[in-house]
Formats: sequence, structure tokens, C-alpha cells
Amino acid sequence: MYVQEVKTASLGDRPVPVVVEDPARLAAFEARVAADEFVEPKDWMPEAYRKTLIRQISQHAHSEIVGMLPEGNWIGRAPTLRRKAILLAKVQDEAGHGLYLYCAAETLGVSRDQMTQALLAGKAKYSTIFNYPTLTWADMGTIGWLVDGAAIMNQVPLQRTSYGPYARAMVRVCKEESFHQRQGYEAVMVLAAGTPEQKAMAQDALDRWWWPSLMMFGPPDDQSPNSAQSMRWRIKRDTNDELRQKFVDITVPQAEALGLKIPDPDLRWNEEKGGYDFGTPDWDEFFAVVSGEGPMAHERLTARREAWDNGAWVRDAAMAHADKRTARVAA
Ligand code: BYC
Repeated sequence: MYVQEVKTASLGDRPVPVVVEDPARLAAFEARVAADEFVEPKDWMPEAYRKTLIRQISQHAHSEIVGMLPEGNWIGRAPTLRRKAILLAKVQDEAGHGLYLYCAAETLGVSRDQMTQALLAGKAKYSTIFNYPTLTWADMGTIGWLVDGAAIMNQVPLQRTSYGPYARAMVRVCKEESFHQRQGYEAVMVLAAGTPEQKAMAQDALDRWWWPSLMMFGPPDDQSPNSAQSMRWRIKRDTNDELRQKFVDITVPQAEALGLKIPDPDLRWNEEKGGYDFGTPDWDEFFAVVSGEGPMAHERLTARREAWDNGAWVRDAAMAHADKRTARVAA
């Protein structure tokens, strides 16, 4: 038993158990992580490490699955067969990413049903970005360019996250995200070089998606309750602000190449730091969206609840088939 002692801490007026780990095991674990060894499912790990990973990986999985909704809604309206095929492939990739991630989280002792129920009950989060509406075709290109671009920035370091199954899932996810980013950039490139109306549509999409994309990296470091411990355990390899800065530095020249303007009056190159200075996202809006107030939050969760209910017969049929096979083998 790895729990050496259970103390009681107070959360408001509710007592909650605090797990105090065996100091020797904890020190050995921290030394392994510091030496960049992967932690594997059957290895000993502190309870807080397991919980943090379940939270982060399941949120990541939910984001992939909820992220299929705004794009799925555009497959039938994509302007050409080529664009339709690309979008279809991208949305299918996202389903795959969700599945690898749910599998990675399951190795930590939580079931996919439990994770799904937490999402449907509004207890588990998914990325704030998917609580914004997709109004025009330019939004599809811009999501690929900025949203998948931000996702890659966050996920490339996660290929070296300390938990083996999560790190390995990220390798394939990153390859596919890279295609997603490029197809998005190419779609925006076509619009930006098109008619004045098309270029205006691309600019409007950039205006609406820029700030929500910066928010994808999470709150500023000094308001990020999980970062310090996650960095120490190498779950996260970079802080929220470090990744946000890298994203801005890479994306600004891409916007310039398109002839589009980043909607930030405070954006300017800072020679000294070798990066851009940029304005402050509206963190009140971010925290409101995190708590479920985004313009599309209700619609997204309703769609997921309906999908779960409508899929009940498939799950029942699969279970009945599995029971029949087991009975046949036993006979
Ligand atoms: N949205 O202490 P912090 C995709 C929450 S899918 C919602 O900094 P942490 C794509 C955070 O959970 C991309 N919630 O947290 C798919 C925490 O809440 P709790 C998804 C957010 O975990 C389809 C609280 O705020 N990528 O790209 O250290 C189509 C305090 O934050 C957000 C991932 O999930 C947010 N943006 O750092 C197209 C990557 N930010 O649970 C594209 C994996 C923060 O403590 N996740 N919160 O109450 C991570 O890297 C980290 O979890 C985060 C946050 C950087 C997001």
C-alpha cells in the first residue's frame, strides 16, 4: 500500500482526504522523472500525479471529440470536393486522437465510461476554443492554421511528457496535427489571395480566432494553479506563457506572408528578447468560457449528450455480441 497516511484537509466546510506519500518512494519517483525516464502504467506513482494525468489527458481527449463538432458541421458545406475530402479526413483524425487519448487515460485506472460521464455532466473540461461559433468557410481554414497550430505548439513537447502512454500517443497525434495545420494555412492562403470579399472573410476569421487561440495555452503562469507541480513532474515541459510566446513568434510572420493583420495594437517586435511583445487576452472572458459560459457551450454538450444516448443501442449490441461469444467459448 503506497498511501502512508491519510490526513484531513478542509475545503470550505467539507473535509477532504489528503494522501501523504511514502517519502522514499516519492523521492525515487522524482529522481526517475528528473532523469527523463518514462513512467509506465504498472510503475508506482504518486496519487496526485495519477490524478493530474487523468484530468489533463481526459480533457485533451474530450477536446478532440468536441472539436469534431464545429468542423463536422462544415463538411457538407465545404466549397469543393477536394476541401470536403480534406475536412472529412481531418475530422476522422480527431476521432482517432480522442480514442488514443482515452486509451492512454484508461491505463491510469479510469474507464472511458467514467470519463464520458464526467464530460456529459459538465464536470470535466474541454478546450475553451470549441465554445466559439464557426460562422464562415474561412473559419475552417483559420481553425486549421491557428487552432491546430496552437495544438502542435502544445503537443510537440508532450511527446516527451513523463507518462509513457501519453507521450507515445502524442507522436502520431503531432504528425496528423501537422497536416491539419498545413491544410488550414493553405485554405486561408487561397482566400487571402482571392477576391476582396474572400480576403475580407479571411481577415474577419483571423480577427475572431486570434485571441481565443492564444487562450488555448491556458491562464497566465501566475494564475495557473497546476503548472508548477506539472513542470516538476515533467507532465508539462513548458509553461503556458512560454508556449504562448512561441506561438505568437511563429504565427505573426505567417500572417504577414498572407497579407493579413493580427488584431493586436500592442503587437511589436522586441529586439532585446528576440520575440514579439503582444497584448493581454481578455482573461475574464477565458475564465467565463472555462466555467462553461462560451456562446456554443450549451450546443456542444447537448450534441455530445445526444450522441451518447443515440449510440446506446450500438453499445448494447456490442455487449450482447461479446456475451454470446463468451458463452460460446465457455460451451
Ligand atoms: N480550455 O493550471 P492550468 C485540439 C483549465 S484539442 C479549457 O494552467 P494545466 C483540436 C485547466 O484544465 C487541444 N480549460 O492547467 C481538436 C485547469 O482547470 P482544472 C487540446 C482550460 O492543465 C480538434 C485550469 O484551467 N489540447 O487541438 O496545467 C480540432 C487552470 O489551468 C484551458 C490539450 O488539451 C483551456 N484552454 O494547463 C482541432 C493539451 N486552459 O482542471 C484542434 C493538453 C486551462 O484544474 N493539455 N484550462 O479545474 C495541456 O497542455 C494543459 O492541460 C493546458 C492547461 C495547457 C491546456
